Amino acid sequence: MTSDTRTEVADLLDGARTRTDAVLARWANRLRLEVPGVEGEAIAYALESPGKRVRPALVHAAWRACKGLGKESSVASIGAAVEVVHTYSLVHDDLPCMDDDDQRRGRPTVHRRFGTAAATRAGYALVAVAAEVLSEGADRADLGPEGLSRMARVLFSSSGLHGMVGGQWCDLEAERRQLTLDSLRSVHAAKTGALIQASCLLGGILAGAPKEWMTGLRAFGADIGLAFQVADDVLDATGTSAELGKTAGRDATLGKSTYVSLLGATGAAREAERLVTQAEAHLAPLGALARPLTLLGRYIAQRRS
Ligand code: GRG
Repeated sequence: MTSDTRTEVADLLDGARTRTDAVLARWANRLRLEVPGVEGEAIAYALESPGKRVRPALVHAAWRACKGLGKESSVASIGAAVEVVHTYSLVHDDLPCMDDDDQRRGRPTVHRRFGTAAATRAGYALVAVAAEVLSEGADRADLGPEGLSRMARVLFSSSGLHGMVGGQWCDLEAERRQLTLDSLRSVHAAKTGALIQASCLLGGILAGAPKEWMTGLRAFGADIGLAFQVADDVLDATGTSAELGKTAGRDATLGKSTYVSLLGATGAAREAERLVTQAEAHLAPLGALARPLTLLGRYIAQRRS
């Protein structure tokens, strides 16, 4: 990436962060008041934790690529809904019964700060919050019941048994076992890839994209979704805890099969690059407006945090 494209990506992520954090802060303040005690604090702490906001950036870039017009506030809420799903997955992923991690996004994990019971409850409570935020976005976009139903199906199927939750189960079951590359690809595509793909599809639905463009977004999202987890494997093996904001080297400690354990760090980085190049070809029907999506894809493969 040249320094110009790095600046473009930084602007895309900054924009997503500003829009998303405003929605998340509003919900955090509301829930802090509505949910008494430590659970309310744990929910707000999780919602306000500083992530990169890649998924909301993808929602916005896909919406723009499909000539999305109209209220940006609806795009912000839909991006925030995806971020809520991502956030509760991290809260649970860090629990002692899963990855048992102390640090996330440069801060103590929710269970380290508020205890395991409160973190577990906060994670479950946020599942329904994601649905409410999605419905807020659909209302703002005037999508009507059919639009909301399409978006809900995309978000919750990608985060359910055939997506994030199912992928996480398989990932946990695979600890201390050697997976083949094909099995690992399925686990990664479900655990991480499906929600990334959903982010692209949601932007397309919001923009009223025709079938051909949705097909392109689906294929692009699948490739960059997988590339995202491959790059995550590389970072876990080669980054520092300070760069990552969480404990580096956790995959090796937990005996996980990863792209790095199967292909080596260089082979895995090459695979992420290959996937992203393949992804870009699917955006050809969308033309020049797809540039922000393409840049986010490149960033996903090359990021250092
Ligand atoms: C609570 C119903 C319920 C389900 C939770 C625990 C779980 C199911 C799923 C975990 C899935 C998981 C942890 C996938 C890994 C995703 C990943 C690569 C996270 C890192 O994403 P980044 O780099 O993080 O975008 P930031 O912090 O920048 O947002």
